[in-house]
Amino acid sequence: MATVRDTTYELLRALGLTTVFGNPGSTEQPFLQDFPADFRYVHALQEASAVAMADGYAQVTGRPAHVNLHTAPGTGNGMGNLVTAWHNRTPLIVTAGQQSREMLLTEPRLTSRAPTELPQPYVKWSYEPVRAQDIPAAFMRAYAIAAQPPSGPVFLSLPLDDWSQPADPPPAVRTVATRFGPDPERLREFAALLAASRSPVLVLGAAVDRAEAWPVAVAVAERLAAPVWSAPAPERAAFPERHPHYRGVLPFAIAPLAEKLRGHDLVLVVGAPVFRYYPHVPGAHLPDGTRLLHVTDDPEEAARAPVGDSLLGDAGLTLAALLDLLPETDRPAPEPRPEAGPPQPADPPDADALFAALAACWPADGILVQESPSNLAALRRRLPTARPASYFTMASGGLGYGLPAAVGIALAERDAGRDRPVVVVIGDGSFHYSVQALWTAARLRLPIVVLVPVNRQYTILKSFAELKHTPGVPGLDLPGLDLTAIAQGYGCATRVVGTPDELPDALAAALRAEGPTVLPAPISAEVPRIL
Ligand SMILES: Cc1ncc(C[n+]2csc(CCOP(=O)(O)OP(=O)(O)O)c2C)c(N)n1
Repeated sequence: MATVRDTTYELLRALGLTTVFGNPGSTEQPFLQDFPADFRYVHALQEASAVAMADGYAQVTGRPAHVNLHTAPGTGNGMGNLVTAWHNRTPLIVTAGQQSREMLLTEPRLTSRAPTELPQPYVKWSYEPVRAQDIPAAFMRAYAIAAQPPSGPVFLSLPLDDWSQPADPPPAVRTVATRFGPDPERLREFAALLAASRSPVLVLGAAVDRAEAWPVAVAVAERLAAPVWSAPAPERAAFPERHPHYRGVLPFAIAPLAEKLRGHDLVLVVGAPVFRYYPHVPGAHLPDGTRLLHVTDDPEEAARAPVGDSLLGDAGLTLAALLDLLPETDRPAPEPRPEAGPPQPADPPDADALFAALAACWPADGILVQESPSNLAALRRRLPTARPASYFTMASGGLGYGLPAAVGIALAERDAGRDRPVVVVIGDGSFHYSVQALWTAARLRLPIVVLVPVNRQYTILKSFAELKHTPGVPGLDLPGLDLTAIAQGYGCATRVVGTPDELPDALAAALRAEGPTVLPAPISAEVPRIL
C-alpha cells in the first residue's frame, strides 16, 4: 500500500523536482528518511542560505525549485530571502515540517503556531493540508501557483506524522502556462501611441530577461530609434548594455528619475514596477507633458503604479506583438553614451579602479552576482552586462542573497553542462549575512569567485545618513573581521588582492580552481553620494 510519502516522491519525480535545498530537523526527517538515490539534497547550514540557493537555481533553470525548512524557526530564518524571492518573482515551493497532528492541540515544542500566516505576505499561497492524503495534490497545486504569472514563492506546512499515512490514488500530473499574451485591442492602442510619439524612450526591467526577450527588446528599441534605460535597481539585466541605445540604470528616487525622462513625450516601461524607488526625493513622477505606458504580467504591480496606463502581458510576448505593429521611423538613432574615462590612481584604490580591472579580465560568458551596495553604480558602469541571464541581484533590498544565490546559479549551470563562470561581488558587510553558503559551495566544489571590496564599514548607510541628515548613527563600522580566516574555515581558497593590477592573476587562478575562492580587496573608505 502506497504511503503519502511514496506518492509525493513519485509526483516530485514527475515534476522534475529531484533537488531539495534545505536544512533538516526532526520535523522534516519523516519526509527525508531513506532519501531516494535519484534525489539530491543540497545541504545549507542555515535556512537563509537554503532559500537563496533555491532562488538562484530556479532563476537559471527557469523552473520552480523546492526548498525544505525546519518548522517555525527554520521558516523564520529563511524569511529574509523569502522576501527577496517574492520581489524577484522566483517560483519556489517552500515546505516546512510541522509537529505531529496528534499533539498540535497542546502546542508541543517545535509547533508552528500559525504556519500558514508565518510566511505571509511573501508567498502567493500558503497551506497546511487538511488531510495527510492531500499532500501530493497540494504539491501539484503549489507547483502550478508558483509557476503561473506572476511567478513567485508558495508555502506548504507538512505535519510530520502525515508521511506514513496510506495515500489516496496519485494526483494527475498537470502542466500550466507560464506566460500570457496581451489584449490585442489595447496592444493596438499602445502601438499607435508609440508610432505617433515624437521622442519615445524605453525603460526595461528584469522580466525581459526572465522572458528571454533581449533580442526582441533590441528590435523594438531600434525600430523606435529610442534610447533605453534599465528600470531602477533591477534584479536582472534586460538589454545589452554596450548597445549604442543604452543609457544606464535610472536613479531610484522620484525627482531625479523624472529628470532623466525629460524631453520624452512617451515612456514605455516593460517588465518592471513603476518605479522601484528608495530614498524619498519628492517631486513629480514624470516631467510635464510626458505620458507613460506600462507592460507587466502582474495586475497588482500595474494597479499600484502612481502614473501610467497599463497593459497586462508577458514581457517577451508583448514586445514581439508590439514589434509587429510598429512602423519604421525616420528619427535618427540615439548617440552612444560617453565612455567612462580611466580610473584615478589612489592608495588604497577606490572601487572604480578595482572594477575597471575586473572589467578588463572579465570572462566573456561570466555571470555577475552583485551585492555591493555603495559600489553598485561604479560596478555597473565599469562592467556592463553584455549577455542575457548574466547579472543577478536581489530585488528586495535585503542583504544575504548574493552568496547563496551564486551557489544555486553555479549548480544550475553545472547541471545544464554549461559551467559558466560565476563571480560574486559582495561588500564586506553584506558578506556575513549568509556567509555559511561558502561551505555548501566548497562541498559541491563549485568554483565560484567571491570578490569582496573591503572598506570596513557600511558605506551606503553613511551615504544615506548624509543624504537624510541623520548624523551619529551607531553600528556603521566593521573593525576586527578576518575574511580570510572565515573563508578558510568554510573550506574556501583565499587570496588578498592588494592592488587592482593583482586581480587578473587572482581571478584567472580562482576560475581554474576546483572550489570557491574568496578574494578580499582593500579599497578606500570614501563615502560616495547616494544619488
Ligand atoms: C537583511 C538586511 N539587514 C540590514 C540591511 C541594511 N543595510 C543596507 S546596506 C548595508 C551595509 C552594506 O555594507 P557593505 O556590504 O559593506 O557595502 P558598502 O555599503 O560598504 O558598499 C546594510 C547593513 C539590509 N539591507 N538588509
